Amino acid sequence: MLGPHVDAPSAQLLLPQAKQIPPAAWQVIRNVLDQNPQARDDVSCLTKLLAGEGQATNGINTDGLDANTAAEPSDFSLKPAERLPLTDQCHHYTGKHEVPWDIQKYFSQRYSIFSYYDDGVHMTDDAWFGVTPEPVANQIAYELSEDHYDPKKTILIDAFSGAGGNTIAFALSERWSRIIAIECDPATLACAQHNAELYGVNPSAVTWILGDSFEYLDQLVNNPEKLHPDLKVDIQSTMVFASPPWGGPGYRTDEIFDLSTMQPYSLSQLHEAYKKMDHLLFLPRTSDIRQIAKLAPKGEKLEVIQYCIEGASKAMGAYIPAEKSPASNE
Ligand code: MGP
Repeated sequence: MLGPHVDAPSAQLLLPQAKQIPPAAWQVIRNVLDQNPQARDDVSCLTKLLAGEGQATNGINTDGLDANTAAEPSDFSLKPAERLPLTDQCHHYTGKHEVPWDIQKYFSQRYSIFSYYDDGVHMTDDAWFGVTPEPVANQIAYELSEDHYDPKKTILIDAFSGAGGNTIAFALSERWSRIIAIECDPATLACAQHNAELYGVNPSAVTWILGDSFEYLDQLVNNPEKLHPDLKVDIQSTMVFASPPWGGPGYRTDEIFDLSTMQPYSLSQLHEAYKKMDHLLFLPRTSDIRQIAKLAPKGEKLEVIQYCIEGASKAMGAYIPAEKSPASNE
């Protein structure tokens, strides 16, 4: 819609909200940029001119665009990650003899974890323990499709992207206008990006963040003005999927898994970080559902699902709706 102005510095600042801006408003932006060369470089000039256009520009959020031009990329503690290179911690094992003993079991299950494994899927050794097997990741993506879950939620945050199992399934479902996938380990993130490419995920479908998802969510909820413009999303339209570490395979020895002692993040820490948004938590299959039930909004029931492969449960999913604002509780 912007024709020759698509690369103009001020137009670039509007691109993160491209999907929310209605076509009529794009036409107005185009006209303003056609007629005012200064507005192409100077975002405060563009903002003023758009303000003068009245209702036609209602869908455009110009708040803070000036601030964003002033800020240098280094001013943001979190920013969209570049495409990271695979490192010597990223492996594509081809035979059991190469595989460390503690992940040999997972290597034997490699095709149910990634059906395209042989095409060159890469993983860090730690990622094998927590990666969601492909059929389960696809089932979760299906449950969150518009037919089964609130279509007004259009943005998904994958808080622990790992080697990309869930992120890939979410992206291939093509249901989300944006996916923000966060991983704190650069080698694991490089694997996730590589695996997503291998599965044919459209690169523009996922915004990767190398960093701490708690820091991101805290800024998003409490200080969105501090976030890099490409990482700001409307929390009313956003849901969080979190497949956190469970403290290693030791969880299997507990008949009922105590989510208050889960390492390194307890259930209440996770819930506290996500409570302003609907969230789906991917937890050990023996998780104490009494602890989960306590997170239900007053008078409501929660949905808890066992994800099984060949009849055996692999994990439990808990859907927790966003906390209601005091006004809506009345
Ligand atoms: P598992 O620990 O191999 O258990 O994990 P299981 O089911 O006893 O294995 P089996 O094949 O011997 O029966 C099974 C699944 O749980 C993994 O494929 C992951 O999807 C998930 N999972 C396991 N761990 C330890 C984690 C974790 O720490 N975090 C997350 N998010 N998922 C995990």
